[in-house]
Amino acid sequence: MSIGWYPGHMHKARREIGEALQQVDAVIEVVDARLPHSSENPLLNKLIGDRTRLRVLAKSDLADPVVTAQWLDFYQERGRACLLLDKSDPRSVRELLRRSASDLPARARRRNRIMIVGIPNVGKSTLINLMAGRKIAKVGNEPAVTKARQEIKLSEELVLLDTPGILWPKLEDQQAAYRLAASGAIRNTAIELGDVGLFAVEFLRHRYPQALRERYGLQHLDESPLALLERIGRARGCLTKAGLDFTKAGEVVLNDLRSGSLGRVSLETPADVPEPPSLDDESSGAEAPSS
Ligand SMILES: Nc1nc2c(ncn2[C@@H]2O[C@H](COP(=O)(O)OP(=O)(O)O)[C@@H](O)[C@H]2O)c(=O)[nH]1
Ligand SMILES: [Mg+2]
Repeated sequence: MSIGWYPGHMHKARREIGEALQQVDAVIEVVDARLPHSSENPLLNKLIGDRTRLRVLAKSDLADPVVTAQWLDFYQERGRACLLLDKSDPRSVRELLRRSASDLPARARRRNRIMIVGIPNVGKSTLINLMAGRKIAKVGNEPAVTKARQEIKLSEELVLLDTPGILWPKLEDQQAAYRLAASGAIRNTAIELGDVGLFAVEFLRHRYPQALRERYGLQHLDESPLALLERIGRARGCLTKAGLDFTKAGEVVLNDLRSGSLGRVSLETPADVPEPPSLDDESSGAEAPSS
């Protein structure tokens, strides 16, 4: 799949984050609870160095709670600080603020500075607003130009930078790229909706067959994913003079998946992802080729 993150963009993002990191003590890494592995950035370990790092699994309200519990165990076994976030649940935000403060070293002279980082559309701006308790960052819209970073005082111990670090997604791995595309992490204009919709149908048939049956009134699922997508598209009126509009049919399924209309769906489990040689060394093959 060819998606718009070119080496030039990656180098710029890497440089900007590298510079911003000079000023911070800790990083909150936002990943998507539905695909915590594929929505992380492969180079972040290197960039963060020995700064305190807290991983937040955002959009946990959309993820399958059974699979989310598996991810929490997975990270806990590997000694990684990890928290769930649901933007509509104030308790998850309070817990995040408490953990951010308690995980950081006590400093005599100055407050700890924290920065939020993550791939596009993962929920960084939403989290900044939740932590600040007011609207600071525009949700659903990445700034075209990086503005000067402002500091938001959260408590006597903590300040938050108001501009998140934007990282490039993991696109060198085809499976990860499809999961990311299905989750909504990549602009619709940069993906083949029919193609990604087909991936979603195949995935749902395998992992969440009941959701597929119920949502689209399908009696049996023993047809090819293409035949199923066609059935869904016809039922939803995705037709042109030339026949079925696969792009529209794909969009129907993707919209349902992303909005939660198919129920709580996780796009990957810990068993789906290859274990890196060591979680502290994800450098091997990490930088995506030009896509
Ligand atoms: N369901 C759900 N949606 C979320 C959550 N957090 C963010 N979103 C949505 O995800 C989209 C992207 O959020 P945004 O904060 O702009 O992401 P950013 O690009 O990383 O800054 C927006 O439509 C948000 O409303 C969450 O916890 N649950
Ligand atoms: Mg944003």
